[in-house]
Amino acid sequence: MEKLTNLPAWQALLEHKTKNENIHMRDVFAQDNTRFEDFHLCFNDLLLDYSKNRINKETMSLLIDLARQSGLREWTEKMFSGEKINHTENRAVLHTALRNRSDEPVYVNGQDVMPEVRSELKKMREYSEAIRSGRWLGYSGKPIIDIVNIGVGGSDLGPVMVSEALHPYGKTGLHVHFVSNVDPSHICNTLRDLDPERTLFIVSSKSFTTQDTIMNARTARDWLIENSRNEAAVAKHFIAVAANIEAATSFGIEKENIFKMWDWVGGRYSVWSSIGLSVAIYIGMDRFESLLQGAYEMDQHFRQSPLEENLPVVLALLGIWYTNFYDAESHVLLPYDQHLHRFPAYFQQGDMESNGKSVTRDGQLVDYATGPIIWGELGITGQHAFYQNLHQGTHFVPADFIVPIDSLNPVGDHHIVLLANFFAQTRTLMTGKNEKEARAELVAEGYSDEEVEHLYPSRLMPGNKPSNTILFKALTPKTLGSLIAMYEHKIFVQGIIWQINSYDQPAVELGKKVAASIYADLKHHKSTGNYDSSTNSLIKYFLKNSND
Ligand code: G6Q
Repeated sequence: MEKLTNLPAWQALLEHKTKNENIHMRDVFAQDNTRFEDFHLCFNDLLLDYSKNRINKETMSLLIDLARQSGLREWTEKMFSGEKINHTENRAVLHTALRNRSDEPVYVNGQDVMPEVRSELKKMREYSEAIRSGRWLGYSGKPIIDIVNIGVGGSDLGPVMVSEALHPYGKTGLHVHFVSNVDPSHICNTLRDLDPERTLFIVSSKSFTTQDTIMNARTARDWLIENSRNEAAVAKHFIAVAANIEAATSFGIEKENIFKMWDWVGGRYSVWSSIGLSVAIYIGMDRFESLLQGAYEMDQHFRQSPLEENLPVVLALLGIWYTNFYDAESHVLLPYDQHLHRFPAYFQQGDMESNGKSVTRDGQLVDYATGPIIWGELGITGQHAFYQNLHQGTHFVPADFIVPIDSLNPVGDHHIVLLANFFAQTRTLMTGKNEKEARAELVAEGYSDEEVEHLYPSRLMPGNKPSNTILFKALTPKTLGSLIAMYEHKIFVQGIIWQINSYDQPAVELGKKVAASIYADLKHHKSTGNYDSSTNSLIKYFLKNSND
């Protein structure tokens, strides 16, 4: 494998950056009226405008060269065809099989996985319809009205994000809740208002050993048994989603109530599987399948369309441009849609757990930056909070604005006011405010010459801040599916270029192990002194002062 920084395209990009460093987007836009035409792409009802970036045609062509020289096409085919590209865990990476809507087989170890995938989807349909229609009855013969998904990380963030995003499509009278945190307040606060006779728990855990989830599930089971005075109630109120079927069975969940997961689905890519069961129950299986369809169509676009016209590829390359050639340390996601309020958190995990790596596929330490810090918030909320820093702070933060053309709740002028804010922000980030404008503004506000001289520097905004705009018609299940798949493939492309494995998570696993060992100390009220002096002393201090 040729080292990334030795690739000809990398070298050419370094040179290109130096040559074009001092160009301001504002000037480029002033000189070229067709910039939007040159730098936007459409896919179904999605539009990506990437014209407000520090690029020209040559930049894009060199970035595309970089993708080619990194073997992007070959790696893409390896992923889709079930090769074990997650080499550290010796696993295929096949979330795309979960949304494969074609008749094409997908092989893992020589076996077509599609029949099993379809059979789990069928089971999801049966269960979700039984629950939604009121046919599924609790221990006292009452239909279910509250669903509690108990899971953490990849077994939580996807279902939460999607069920919030698709809230307008949710069944009225049915409520979904998510308990992820082992902090007892999460489960206790959730259970407080629930009726045990009408609540269904879905224990979502691929490994079925994650302490946070198993502990929350046990507390929920105890609550149910205590309230029902009936151990047999568990069979009617607990469903599991797990790859480790044995562990789920020994927890007490009926075999037929266990949904299957596979080791070729990573946690943070698992919302398409039965980990999405809570979503399917809430919005109905037809809509869940529209979500899959949207993702499938994006998969096809990613796999087949030319790199230059490929939304995930272009987004990924722009990210590489800023991370590696402009030293951008973070990237902000700014949805202008209330329903997408968990979208930044979802892709914070999706991206940072995937590309927060510093060892190449060859086992070498990288000497270039990899995955940036992903953060974000609803754009309109951010405007009244952290946008000040984006405009005038000292950091360089490329941004994605994610915006629906139509609101699902059209009321008065709310939506156009929201959109006016979005348009204003991307434009101002790009143009900034120069000295002439700052001075003119102060004069118009009635300041004296002396005051203008003193005040204008604090009103200057450098501008030239890059942003992508992703516009879509309205947040439907299908569009959301495409949007999520687009970002998933963006992460894949970047991982390939950075030559890292985007599909393992050794640090997450280490966290689980160390916590389990310290838990034993806390549980037995003894400090083993096995750690560093800070940790040992903190444990001792805790044991001395704890009420337990
Ligand atoms: C995701 C990560 C991690 C994982 C959780 C839950 O890709 O591996 O977030 O999803 O730790 O794991 P379980 O589903 O096994 O409980």
